[in-house]
Amino acid sequence: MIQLNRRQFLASSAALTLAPPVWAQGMQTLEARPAMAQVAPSEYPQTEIWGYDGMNPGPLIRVPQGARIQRRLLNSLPQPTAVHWHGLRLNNAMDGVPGLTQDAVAPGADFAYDFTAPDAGTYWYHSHNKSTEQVARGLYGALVVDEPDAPEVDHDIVVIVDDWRLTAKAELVQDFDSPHDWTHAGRLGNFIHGRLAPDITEVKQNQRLRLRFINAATDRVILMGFSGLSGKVVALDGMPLETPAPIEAFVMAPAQRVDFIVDVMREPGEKVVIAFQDGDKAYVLAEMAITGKAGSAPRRKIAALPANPITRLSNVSSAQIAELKMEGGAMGGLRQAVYQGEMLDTGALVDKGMIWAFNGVVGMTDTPLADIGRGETLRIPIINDTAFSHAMHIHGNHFQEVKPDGTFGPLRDTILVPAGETREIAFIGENPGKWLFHCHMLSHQAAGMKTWVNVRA
Ligand SMILES: [Cu+2]
Repeated sequence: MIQLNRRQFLASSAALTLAPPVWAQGMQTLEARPAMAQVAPSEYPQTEIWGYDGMNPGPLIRVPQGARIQRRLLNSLPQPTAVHWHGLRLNNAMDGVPGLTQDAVAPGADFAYDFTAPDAGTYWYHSHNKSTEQVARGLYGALVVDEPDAPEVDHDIVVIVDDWRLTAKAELVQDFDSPHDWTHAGRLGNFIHGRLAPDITEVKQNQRLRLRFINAATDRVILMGFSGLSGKVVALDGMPLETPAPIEAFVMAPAQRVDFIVDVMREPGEKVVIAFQDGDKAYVLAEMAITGKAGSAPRRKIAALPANPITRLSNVSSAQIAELKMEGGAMGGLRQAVYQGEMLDTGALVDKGMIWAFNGVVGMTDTPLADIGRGETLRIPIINDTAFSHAMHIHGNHFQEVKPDGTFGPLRDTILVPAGETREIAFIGENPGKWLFHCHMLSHQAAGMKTWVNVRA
């Protein structure tokens, strides 16, 4: 059989693919609908999910950098919905946030998403309406934007990790608004799995893999690791690292992505194992058999991915500062107020699980956390005065952490702020619009942890 390199393979498979089904305006449809899917291992029955095109994960959307993405969302769910294109620095009107950038799409209705993908990297799309429920039901998929000059690898694999709460019959437990979850660490499941696309089960020693991990869990922070592979972290949240970093076990907060380029190091007959760690235990998510040798030695050298067209921070001394103080939750100052339905001192009514506050305010505000001009830099010190970790995500922009020593971390769109700690982030407002800024532990978001930043045109 003729060996194709990745670009040739993509070209040949594109040529063989039939034209996609078309709607009016030539758009491909993305239908959100209930379906049955094999979520649990094969010895269990199928699970009723909600999926894009009836699949979980939804169809992989893959485009070249700079390409236009057009999808007509058709809502065949019994609830309103909307799609957020996570991590893409897109046109604000296409960001998919009901109440901020669009109206939720009613059952039976549709909405045309149409935007370009300016940055190469690993992204994802997911529901942004009643997302604690809709993402937990399965409404998400991977979105990969290819570099024009991508590094050559033998396999380019998306690994979507998720955390399901299932009964012994593999039915989804439908307690999406559990007050205990909302006040604590969120909805944590009892079945974590990782799905590979393509589903590669065999590799060869000395082959090179690109692994694109996505944490699609609603609330769980996942500690991952793998064995039999050696290489570097090359991108975080889609954005290339300026210098590829060594790999340790790696933590992924909800919505975070990590890209690796790795070489298969073990001997034929052995295995590559991808696992997650829970306390002292490691659980296998995926295994690949090593079936032979490809070449006499691994390639070893791993170059940085080409940079995306985003401006990195150079100086934040004259930036606007907007502090974000997190309060509330169980074991936090607002707990009593929540359970007794009392008023916060800001006047916000705390009831029905609305128990997390930013700067003393629970839930969305009419005025943004900050309002900056185009090209202006915004610094946000995030003070986590709660007993839980939070994963703060800004839409439509990537930020960098401003470290205590004044240096800047890598570009990201989601940052984990551990309980009781402070992290400062900053970014340059290059993309005008109303951008949601929220905890990506979706139970926390539903229970009050959201605000927004305005970048003026
Ligand atoms: Cu949170």
